[in-house]
Amino acid sequence: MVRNSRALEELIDHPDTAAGRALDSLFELRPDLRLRYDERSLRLAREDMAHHVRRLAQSALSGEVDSLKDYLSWLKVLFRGLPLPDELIAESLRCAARGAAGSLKDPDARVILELGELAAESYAGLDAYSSRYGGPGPAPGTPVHAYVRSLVDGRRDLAGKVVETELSRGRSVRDLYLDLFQPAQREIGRLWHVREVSVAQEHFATAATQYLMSELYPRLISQSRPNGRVLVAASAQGELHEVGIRMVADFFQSDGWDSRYFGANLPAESLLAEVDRLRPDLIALSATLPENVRWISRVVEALRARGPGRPAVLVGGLPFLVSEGLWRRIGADATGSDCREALVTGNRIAAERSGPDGKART
Ligand code: B12
Repeated sequence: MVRNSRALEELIDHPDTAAGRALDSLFELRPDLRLRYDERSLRLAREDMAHHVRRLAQSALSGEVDSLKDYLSWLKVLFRGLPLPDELIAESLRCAARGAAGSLKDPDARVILELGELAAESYAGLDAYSSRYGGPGPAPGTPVHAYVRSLVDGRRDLAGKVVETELSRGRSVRDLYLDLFQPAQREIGRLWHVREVSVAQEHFATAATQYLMSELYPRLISQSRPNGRVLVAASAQGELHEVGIRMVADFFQSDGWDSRYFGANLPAESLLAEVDRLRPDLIALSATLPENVRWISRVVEALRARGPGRPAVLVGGLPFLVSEGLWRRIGADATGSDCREALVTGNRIAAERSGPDGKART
């Protein structure tokens, strides 16, 4: 992370006091709101404020505005169709920044107030229908559309049929990962975001996709010849999203790597202990939520402290897609936008680090 601030970290982990202050100041400006809100709206307003505080603090900590802009376009889609005018959201963002600044000293306080102003000024100009989150879904008649509709209807069998049809058309398992499962998962996320599917439907779809990936796994690795290289792959501590990093791990395995996939929410000490035991050629770390980049950053630092013989670190996931160069700023060796690019880059790094006999230099 670019700034080294315990107070900002504290705000990301515990935004509630600052969010309470922020909501009080919004109600001072808009007393009519306080009167209109019932118990439920009050709880939701507190949660929204806590989110604003966390994202503002995250942006201040990482010293970039891309993640904040991404959050604003996410909010715009979330509030689409709700009776929440742009001016009210802009005012809430300013109040969130003031509430957060109350827990900080300069220069952090000044930075967060500037970010609050920037957020408030940008919000009205965003389009709720064209961003990464709000764009159109897959076209009817496409395999992704058929697959998603099947899962939304609770029909894993029909989703399996889409997979079979694609395989019979000569598509490889790798193609299905990238051209079917990945866009389908993102579409499920979009439908959840715009309140067209429930949390339960999203969970069902993700579980079904993971099940189908497991079924295809033997086929994915059937041509794989061991190349002697070891990959350790995990999602950051606190991170529950694991499908993306699993795809990365599977791509490496299918290419001959011994791919050790540790799933979601791995504690740093466990990861570092495994790294010392396995001495991998490459470590692939994934985050989806911006606040979890801090964990990756700390792990990279701990690995760099091990000296020049350390394994290379590849990082990826949503925050790295959103913020160009973030991987470099946290000291990683490279990033990749998807599992195919991850493999190409991983192989390149491994080749560069190998001696003429193909063995890793120590
Ligand atoms: C499934 C899902 C969940 C599941 C995850 C279950 C699981 N077992 O994985 C559950 C229900 C747990 C979940 C929870 C939450 N989720 Co969620 N989730 C999703 C969803 C629908 C799909 C994720 C997925 O499978 N994507 C498909 C994979 C293949 O894509 P990918 O992760 O980007 O991975 C590719 C690349 O990024 C890259 N890559 C990934 N890792 C790495 C690593 C390396 C080294 C490299 C090189 C490349 C690389 O390669 C991958 C493969 O090609 C997404 C929607 C979306 N747009 O992704 C939302 C989404 C990510 N979730 C979201 C949110 C908000 C949440 C919650 C905060 C909701 C809440 N209020 O509780 C929580 C947070 C939980 C936590 N602490 O992590 C938002 C995030 C918005 C943001 N910018 O922060 C999204 C985008 C939904 C949305 N549109 O609002 N979620």
